[in-house]
Amino acid sequence: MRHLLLALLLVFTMLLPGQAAFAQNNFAQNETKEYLVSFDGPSQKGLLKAFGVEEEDIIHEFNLLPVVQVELPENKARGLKNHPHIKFVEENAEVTKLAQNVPWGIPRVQGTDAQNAGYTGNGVKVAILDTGIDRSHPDLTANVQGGHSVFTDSANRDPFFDGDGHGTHVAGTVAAVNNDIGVVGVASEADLYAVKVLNNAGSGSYAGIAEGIEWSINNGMDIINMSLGGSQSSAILKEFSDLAYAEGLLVVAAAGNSGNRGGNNDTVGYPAKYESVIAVAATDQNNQRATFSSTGPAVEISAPGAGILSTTPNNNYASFNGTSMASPHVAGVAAQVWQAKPHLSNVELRNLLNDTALPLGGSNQFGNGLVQSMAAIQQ
Ligand SMILES: [Ca+2]
Ligand SMILES: [Ca+2]
Repeated sequence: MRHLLLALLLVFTMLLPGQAAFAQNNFAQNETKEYLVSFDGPSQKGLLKAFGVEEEDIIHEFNLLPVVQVELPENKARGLKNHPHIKFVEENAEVTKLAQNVPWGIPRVQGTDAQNAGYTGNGVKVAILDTGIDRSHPDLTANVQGGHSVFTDSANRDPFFDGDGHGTHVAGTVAAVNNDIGVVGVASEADLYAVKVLNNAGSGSYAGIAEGIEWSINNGMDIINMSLGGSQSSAILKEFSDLAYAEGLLVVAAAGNSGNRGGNNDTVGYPAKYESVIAVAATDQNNQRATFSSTGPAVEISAPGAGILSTTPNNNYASFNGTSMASPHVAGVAAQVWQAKPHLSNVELRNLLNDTALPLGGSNQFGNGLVQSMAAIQQ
């Protein structure tokens, strides 16, 4: 009797942990998940039924392939997998949308905050005087509303063909679409206009740029972005830049990439150097001047211009460096602020951007500092 009791106790103590483990295991096995079951041959609901799959467990039956989507406990899914008439059984995994990258420069100029507050540059027209814009790019196509080429030869007369990539990159920083792919621009709903004044090799003439400015005035543009320039002044370029500004357009241009390490020379190019044009210097992720960024008294404002990710032709993306990348950040911010304060004149808008910029250092290097969208909107 004593022996029997001891034996029973032993059995209990040995069984208890085992029972617990079994219970856990059983629980996991009874937990159902969604599976995709593919038959080797035609669909056989009878076969599923043999595995305990009821009609109500079948979520979907495909037409073109012998595949059914079913809800199953894990152990039954494992059993099905080994059946000779089953090709595969896989768990219906969750598919997440492809993420959109926010290039570092967009929040740095408070573009993201302004977007979240509803200021996307909607209704503001921005002319991109550059190598053209590949408007078939899925991250740009919704915003490209028109354009013009100053060239007549077959290779360069289409403003929506960008054989260089520069203009498509600049356009993306101003207004790449806020969606699930690629990148986002500062003014993600601004209207972009491809004004091709530089050919597929990236070069043009002062006469061509003047023609692009004239087209922008005649076609009701609000902002002109010129991520271009030369070291020589041009009377015609100055006249047309001044005219655009007098006609109420905001004219933004790259300061130039002729800076030195010390940042102590006077190298701002034209048209940025003209009084009527905002000269934009380039900064890096540490809010330091990019060493290539031109310096001098004409530098007016700064924006990100080092390691800038944006759109390039043929549905591509790339990171570029240059004051060419800084200028469109300012054009994008200007579009956001103008949407928020449509009563402002171009002169008032310019003053507001300068007054609310974040000071970063010497004015010959940074001008008034880093352009700040929300600061300007809230002022
Ligand atoms: Ca996008
Ligand atoms: Ca200037």
